Amino acid sequence: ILTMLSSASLAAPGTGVRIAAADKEPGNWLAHGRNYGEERYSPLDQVNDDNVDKLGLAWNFKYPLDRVVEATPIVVDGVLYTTGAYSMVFALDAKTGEPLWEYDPKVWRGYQGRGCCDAANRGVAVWNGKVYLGVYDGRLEALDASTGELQWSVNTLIDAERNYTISGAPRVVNGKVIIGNGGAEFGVRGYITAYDAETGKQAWRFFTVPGDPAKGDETETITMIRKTWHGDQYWKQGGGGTVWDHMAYDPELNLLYIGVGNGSFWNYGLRSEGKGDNLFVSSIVAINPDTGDYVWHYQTTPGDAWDYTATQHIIVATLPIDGKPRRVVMQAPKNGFFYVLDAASGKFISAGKFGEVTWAKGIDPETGRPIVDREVADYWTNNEPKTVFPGSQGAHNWPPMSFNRDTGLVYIPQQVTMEYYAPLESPDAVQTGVPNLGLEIPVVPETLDAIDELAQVYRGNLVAWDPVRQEVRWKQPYEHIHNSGTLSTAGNLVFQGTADGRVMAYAADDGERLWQQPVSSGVVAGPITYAVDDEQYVAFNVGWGGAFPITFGMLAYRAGVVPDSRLYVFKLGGKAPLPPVQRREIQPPSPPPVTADAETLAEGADLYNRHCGVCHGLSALSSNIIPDLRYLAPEKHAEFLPIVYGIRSHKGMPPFGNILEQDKVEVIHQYIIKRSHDWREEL
Ligand code: PQQ
Repeated sequence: ILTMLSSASLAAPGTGVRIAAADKEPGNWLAHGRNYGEERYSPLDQVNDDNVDKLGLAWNFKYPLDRVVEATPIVVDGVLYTTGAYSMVFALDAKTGEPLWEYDPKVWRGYQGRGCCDAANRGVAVWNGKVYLGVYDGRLEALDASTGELQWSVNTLIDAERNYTISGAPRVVNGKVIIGNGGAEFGVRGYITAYDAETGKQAWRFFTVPGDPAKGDETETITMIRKTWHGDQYWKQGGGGTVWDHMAYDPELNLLYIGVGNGSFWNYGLRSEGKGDNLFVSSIVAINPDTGDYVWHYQTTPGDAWDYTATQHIIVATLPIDGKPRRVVMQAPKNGFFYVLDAASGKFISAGKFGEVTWAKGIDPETGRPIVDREVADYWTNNEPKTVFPGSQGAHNWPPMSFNRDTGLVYIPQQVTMEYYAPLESPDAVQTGVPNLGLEIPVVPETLDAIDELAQVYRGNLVAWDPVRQEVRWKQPYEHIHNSGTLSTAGNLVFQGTADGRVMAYAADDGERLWQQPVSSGVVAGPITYAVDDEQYVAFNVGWGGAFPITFGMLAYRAGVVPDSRLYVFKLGGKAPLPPVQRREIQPPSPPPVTADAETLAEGADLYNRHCGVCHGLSALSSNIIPDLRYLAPEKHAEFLPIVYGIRSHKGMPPFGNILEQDKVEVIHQYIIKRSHDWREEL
């Protein structure tokens, strides 16, 4: 590949030849995972285990919205590109933080009602003088990297009626920009599309699950995978299999690896009559990036019934396997097993449990298939609810891991989660703005004592995993789950941020904690490091939010911080003043009186959890990133119906006029008032 491109293209920012040779310019962070294999390992070592405690703030950038920040920044030749909520892009001077330009794709804020997991964006790609952005409402856009001016914009969605969103970062391979989407909680058909990076013209599209059989199979691959599905609900519901987050690329093998998500419905009984593997749900699929042709797949959770997405971070690297260097693909998907596969063939090499797992007893080393514990995990055959570890938040979610070439370890933001899977007996129709899992909406207990008890289970760890021996080398415990992605460096360091608002550094080899600094919000994004004028910087995007933080508000991190989203950039001896950290002071609310009876309130709980809980917090236990409805002001109570019907949709409150009749809105309102009283009494 190096010889194919002229030296002139080396001068252009972010071209493929530069990404493929990323180690030649360690000062830059050219692609999402730094290099195409997405190792998130930096060869920079000016900051190291001897001096990391001298890190101080170099500069910080305040985002205009104090909302979720999941972006991994890209740094090309002294310019840093990052994104905030609703897919807004910011170009900053990487040395000083001075804003160079910003771009707002002007997503209609009410579109948030069509997303499962907050208005998050995981960052841009940069290639040949352009910045590429996946927009929350389904657009893919190219901007001029030096001015932020829009170059082209395409609609990537196949069906505007279905709830597709984009949260993931595009990848650019061999002159094509590749993007997937999310929506499998609402009933969509997953796919990725490749566009010409210069013109935006569509090059190919790869569907991950079969569609309506009456329309014919698009490819032989679709005919092959259709044999693994049963009944007719799957294609009516879309089937799922969204590629909402990670992809990786191997320039030597010229293979693109995509991580495929859960099925629609989650309920395997309703989705596929409880039969078949349901390809390519919960799989890693290798694709030829030039043609979009299928090459191989490995399914981590055949017939997934628990939302065990395999969209998690994919790393392509070389490991010593049986004493010989071998090109491998590694992943720690939601299901709790760490996988090592052959990168060329997809052949299963090994797996090990990196988290709390009850759904499977292990992985059969011959077949590479899980040994499912039906007693524990099968809720669909007899329609019996089951409590299973991990739950739908996974033993690892999207925050990226990192692979340190020196220690040979992978640093995983691991977590303990569980879920009570209570099946519905018949499918509801897909309805815009309503999650459609084929299961009851997960229940979060309403009392603080019960929440505290549950919070004892939901713990996180930074796990240093030996991928060759498939075992833990060391771990560092956290009191909360949903901690940030990790970065590993040649300075024998691992960096990670935490749910409770700290950024930390550990020794990569033995896990000793070497540095910590409180910051102004919870941290979820993957940190990066880069250098300008021979000085090394470490950058953390800070901004609490995402699926778990908003939906499981108080379980997530009860004390919370006053939301304050910023990019923090540190360097040795940095002296910039730290932004103040404001902890949230919990005050009793002053709600109006409850007028409904107990039966109405019970109906209100169900309606609230189904329609409002995803954003405002299940059981009205909010983490206050999206308004905490227990604290509604009197004028908001007075306008409750118009607000639910859309007068604040420009602020992000989706209109529910087509979904909820007036009397149902009143029932929900009563439930919120009741929860406000409950809370007042508990404080
Ligand atoms: N997004 C987050 C987040 O940003 O915190 C967490 C999750 C998503 C999940 O746990 C998901 O299962 C999930 N699923 C889909 C999907 O099935 O299409 C999409 C997304 C998303 O786009 O962010 C998430």
